[in-house]
Amino acid sequence: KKLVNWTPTDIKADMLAKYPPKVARKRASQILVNEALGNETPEISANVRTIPGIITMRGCTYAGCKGVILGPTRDIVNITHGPIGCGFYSWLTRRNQTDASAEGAENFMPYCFSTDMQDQDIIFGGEKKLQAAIQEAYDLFHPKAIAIFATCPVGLIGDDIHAVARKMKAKFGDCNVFAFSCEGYKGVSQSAGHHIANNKIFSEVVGENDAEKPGEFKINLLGEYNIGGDGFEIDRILKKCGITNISTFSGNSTYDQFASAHKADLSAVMCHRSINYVADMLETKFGIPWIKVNFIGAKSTAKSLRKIAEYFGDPGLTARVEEVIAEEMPVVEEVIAEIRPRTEGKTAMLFVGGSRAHHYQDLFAEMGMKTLAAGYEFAHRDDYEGRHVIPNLKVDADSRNIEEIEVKADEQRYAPRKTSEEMAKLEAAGLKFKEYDGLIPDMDHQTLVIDDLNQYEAEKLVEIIKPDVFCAGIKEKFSIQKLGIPMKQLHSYDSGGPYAGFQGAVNFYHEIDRLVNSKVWSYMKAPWQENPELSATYVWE
Ligand code: CFN
Ligand code: HCA
Repeated sequence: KKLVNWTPTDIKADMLAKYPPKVARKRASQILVNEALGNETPEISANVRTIPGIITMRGCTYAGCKGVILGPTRDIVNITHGPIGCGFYSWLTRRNQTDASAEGAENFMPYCFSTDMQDQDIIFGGEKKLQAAIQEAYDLFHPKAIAIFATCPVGLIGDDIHAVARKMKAKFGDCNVFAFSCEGYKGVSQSAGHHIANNKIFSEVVGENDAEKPGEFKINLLGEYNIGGDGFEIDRILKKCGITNISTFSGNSTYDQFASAHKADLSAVMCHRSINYVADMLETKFGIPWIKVNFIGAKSTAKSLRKIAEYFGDPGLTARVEEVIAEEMPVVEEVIAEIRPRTEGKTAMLFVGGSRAHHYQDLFAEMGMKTLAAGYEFAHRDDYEGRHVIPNLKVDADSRNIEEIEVKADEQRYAPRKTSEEMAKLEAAGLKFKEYDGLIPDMDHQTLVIDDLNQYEAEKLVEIIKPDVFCAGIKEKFSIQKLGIPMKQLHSYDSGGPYAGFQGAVNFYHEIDRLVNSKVWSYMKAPWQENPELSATYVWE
């Protein structure tokens, strides 16, 4: 067969061909040729351990806890208890932005706090050093809260970070000190770290400040981290509509926003993967309902604003939202009209985290671009398949067994895949289902959906399909570019952004237009172009 005639099934078979049988079997369950039919999606294996030896795109539990969830909060001193590299590489590389311009506002984000563990700390224990670090941070800054994050060696030597935190909290009296057992090796991926961070924030901080928050139509914006200023753009739009965002988890957030989250009327969930259980817990404990939103893509932004207005059912708000959409859309449409002739029909691949591989397909669709293959690094089956059961989640913040928490939470909210008939039966029995879209049903038939893509498979895909743009993270960036394919980081946005909301969409259209139409890539010679023997090994037999 000629490469151009390959079907997605051929490509899957080719990607698996080099693996030993056991590995091939496991990877086969994580690579899916999409044949989704409405809600009856084919099953994909997700949130399972990466096979040792495979160069995964995933990050670690510490990254998910410290970097992702707590990193974007500006007035908590975050101390990494571990070797300096862990603190350093999770220090603003995610490009989470903050605005502490209000007078007297605290902002510790420009600092990288770490105990800088050395060999002797590993041998004799690091608790004393941690205690000294907490004391030093307190004396220097007098923050309202100090958070401690465990790295791999801390778990291995058994430092009791929680005991140290309790002791220092009692000593200070006016500073909340809490610790996260988020050792990098725990769980399967970043996702376990999100869980550890969110459970603790929920049990330690949410509900602490009972003062009423001013404003109308009060919402929490859950799962928005202000990467490249996305949160600023969303806040601009919400404000213009008259919607009050009292608490973002956790882009540009403060301790008090978490403490006051129970004062909102509604939670709007942007990244479901990292926080859907907090939305559930806010609903179960405080009666705050939640809806799924997506501010990536101009149409999705308009749809999400309408969804929020619909929830409140206030004619004034509905009218204002329509006015804002009418004001913002002409600029967006003007840019689409200009760039679309150049982007129409081009192809993309998206392999990112736990929600962007899905959300960004809306932006590409607005440009007339087709997503041929996509997948998450660490999402769970509900993110792939959509919809879930509302559980009666109990906060289990103290459990050290995060794998158990993650599995339990999934079991509660997402029992094995059900047919429409089974769903109807459950619904008739009073179980409420919340709808959110899954990546699989939203993608075209005969596209490839791949969980936990690795370096080898990424190169295979690019080589065979040659997309016009490949979207992933920093570890993929240069290997893909060396294959002659434009690469856009959808984690840090390279140096760009915001890409959320209306203005963000315009930024993204320009960026992708520039990338997929740049001549520079045609000067690159990919290995298979320079070395014909290589491509000979890929011929299908
Ligand atoms: S900002 Fe979010 S949107 S929080 Fe999550 S699942 Fe990561 S850090 Mo990288 S870019 Fe990525 Fe998502 Fe939610 Fe970011 S797709 S991998 S853990 N993610
Ligand atoms: C993380 C953070 C990350 C990494 C991005 C990348 C981010 O999970 O460790 O691989 O480029 O967005 O900063 O996802």
